Amino acid sequence: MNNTIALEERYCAHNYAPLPVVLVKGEGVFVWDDAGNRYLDMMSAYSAVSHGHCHPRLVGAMTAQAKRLAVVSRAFYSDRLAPFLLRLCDLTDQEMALPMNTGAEAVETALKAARKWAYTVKEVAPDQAEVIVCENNFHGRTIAIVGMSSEPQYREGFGPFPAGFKLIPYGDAAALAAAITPNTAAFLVEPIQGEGGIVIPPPGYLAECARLCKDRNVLLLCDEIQSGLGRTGSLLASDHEGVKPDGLILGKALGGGLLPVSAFLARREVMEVFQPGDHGSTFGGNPLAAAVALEALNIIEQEKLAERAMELGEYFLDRLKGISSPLIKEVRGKGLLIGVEVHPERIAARRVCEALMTQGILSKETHDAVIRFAPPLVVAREQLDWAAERISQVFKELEAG
Ligand code: PXG
Repeated sequence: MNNTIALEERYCAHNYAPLPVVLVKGEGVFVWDDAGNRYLDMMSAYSAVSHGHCHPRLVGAMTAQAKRLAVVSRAFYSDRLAPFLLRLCDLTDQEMALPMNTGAEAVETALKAARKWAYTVKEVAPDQAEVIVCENNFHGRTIAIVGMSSEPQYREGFGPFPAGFKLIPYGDAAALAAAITPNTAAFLVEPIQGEGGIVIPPPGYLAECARLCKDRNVLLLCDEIQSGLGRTGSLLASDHEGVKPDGLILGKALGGGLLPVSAFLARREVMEVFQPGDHGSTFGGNPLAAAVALEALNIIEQEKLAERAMELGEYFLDRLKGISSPLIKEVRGKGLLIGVEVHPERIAARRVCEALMTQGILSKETHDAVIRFAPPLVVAREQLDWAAERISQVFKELEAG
């Protein structure tokens, strides 16, 4: 075995099963392994690297800020946080933001905001607030979040879990209508389920959920950690249905592929439930992260990453749909968030990913049957053409056994 892999297996917890490749360098849409082989990155670190690897402007913003001031904690003001949050609120049409680091932290922040809003604004009786979530969701890995998961593996061995969560089927607005009670604080939903296998709900679903939430005084919380910031062809996936959520959760690409940066955004009435001492994070909103995230937002706009995702996503989706293989069950996606579902009884998605790797394409399966294609949004059409040829070839070879 490669010595680096052996060492990582020896010293790092086995909470992942990586493909056997050791990456040492990245630039734009490409990464290189320790033997000098180049790969097209079709994973983008689960959408965290939408800007491409080591974007020069982001590296510039980061190194300049690192030389000036990096971390102060929120015990003091910094000159970098407000410009970042102003821009973020402006772009997403939200009034206030609470900066965190990882996606799971921002989701926890949203849940805390929703519960406290329920008690202080909606006047739900103490400890009775409910949050409705969807089957097949993925919102992160904390105890509360896996507690509201429908995936047995995420939960097993980690109980007991906090109470107050209700699961309903995804894509079914009638189920939401039936699940809401006077104690419902919020409905937390991914506009497109990413880890769940790139699941796109029926047209009109999110808009109908937004209408129900408004009618019944329930907060609509959209987890756009994976679907947001251009990935699906608009700045937010909720934009496709003209929905403005009461609470918006962003992460991944917000850090420009360099740092963990996340945020919970909401209107003033919701965010103002937080008083000093209610919630926080040592690193959340630090000047280094804020400088990088501000530049990441500028690049999304100036390089028209959402428009690129829309145009190239439609093109690549068509090319993938054109691959005819008995191994493929369905090709689906929105923008550059695309999943190819195989028949798991005929082939494991992991085997397809291993074969793609030998052909210079990196991707990763989600669950057993879906291969994800989500390249950096700076990808060029010719690179997608090249990838489509390779993917088609790999399926032919796998069919032949
Ligand atoms: N919400 C969504 C929609 C996500 O896709 C998270 C929240 C959590 O983000 P953090 O930064 O806490 O990981 C995600 C993350 C994994 C894994 O193994 C997670 C994601 C994608 C792939 C693998 O935990 N998405």
